[in-house]
Amino acid sequence: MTDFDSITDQLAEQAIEVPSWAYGNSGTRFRVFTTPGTPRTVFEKLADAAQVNAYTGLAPKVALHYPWDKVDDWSEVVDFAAEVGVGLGTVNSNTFQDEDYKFGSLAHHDPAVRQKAIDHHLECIEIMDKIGSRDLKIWLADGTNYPGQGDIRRRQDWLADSLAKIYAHIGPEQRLVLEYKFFEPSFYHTDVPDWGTSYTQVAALGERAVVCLDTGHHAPGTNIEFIVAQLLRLGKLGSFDFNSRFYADDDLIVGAADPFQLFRILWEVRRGGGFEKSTGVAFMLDQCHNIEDKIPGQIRSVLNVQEMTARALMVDADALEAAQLAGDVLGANEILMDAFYTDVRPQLAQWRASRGFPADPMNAFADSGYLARIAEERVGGTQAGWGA
Ligand code: AOS
Ligand code: ZN
Ligand code: ZN
Repeated sequence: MTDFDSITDQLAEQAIEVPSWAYGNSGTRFRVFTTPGTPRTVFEKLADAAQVNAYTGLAPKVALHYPWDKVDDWSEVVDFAAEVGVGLGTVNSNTFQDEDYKFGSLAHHDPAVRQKAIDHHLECIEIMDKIGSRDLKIWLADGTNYPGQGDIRRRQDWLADSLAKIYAHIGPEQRLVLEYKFFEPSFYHTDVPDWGTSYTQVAALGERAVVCLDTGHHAPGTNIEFIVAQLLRLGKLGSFDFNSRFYADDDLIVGAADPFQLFRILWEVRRGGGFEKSTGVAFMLDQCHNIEDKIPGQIRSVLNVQEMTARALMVDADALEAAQLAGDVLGANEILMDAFYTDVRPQLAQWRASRGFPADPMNAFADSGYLARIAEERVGGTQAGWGA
């Protein structure tokens, strides 16, 4: 197995994007539990996100959601982010909370509604230009609930047309990232249900259109690492929305439900060159912390990604390839499992301390008193969204 010391340069490069909405209150459709100190503004969300980076060095960027994150003057957001030591990442559009989008947005049968949704995305691109953001991430709630309700074939054409109109405004250094999800909120058909549909749509647009893989957006039992391998092979894996799930789109802490799956995914990321900066894969979290404290929830998440990345980097790739080519089924499996079963936590703690970060970021943050401070200072924080 590869030695821990020889992977630290790669580990030092790791950059995870945290979602602004993870810091707001969220819940299920049954109840939103509030947390004292919940951010009331985008500035307070950035301040909280900056804590995650300060204690781990792993989360230098924050993904925004528009219009959940709305301000009059975006330059103030840019300045504030720099002040607290984070950058601004992906801008997520929102076409799922407006009455007009009851039957869809970019794939709606009514050209006027499609135009409204296109205009919303053009507004997002304007914001991206102002804040220096590279990625516009589109997740659509579009779909139908009953067979016959909509023309599922024509809706693909309408979607393609809407996306092309948005893509025409994507700058030379920017990307359009299309996320897929197999169901919810539509229950019969979803207009971008799977990686194949997302790939088909973005491939028709051009080079700067790529796919977002949300780990919670697959049917149980789906081999997600295969999709990762395929999209990397095709040069179309734009980003991850990391989270974990037991049942549906649970948006739980990444690596909490199935650490082995996270390891397998990250091994395929390594195998496909996805950790190289040149492939441009954005490693984002898309999580909601319904009952746990949000900032520690995010710290736990980025640490889980780091831990499984370390294990994936420690796989002896040469030995694995030799075993595979020799048809050594059990030997090859053992090589992969050796890395998975390696507890890298003590080495990571030591390495963190050697770089000036706390060896135990969870405890260090808990001891900092930050949560008590914001609970006192902030009153009346709001819900992030509808808790997707
Ligand atoms: C929804 O299920 C998706 O995961 C999207 O990424 C969504 O925009 C995000 O979860 C924020 O609600
Ligand atoms: Zn997502
Ligand atoms: Zn989701």
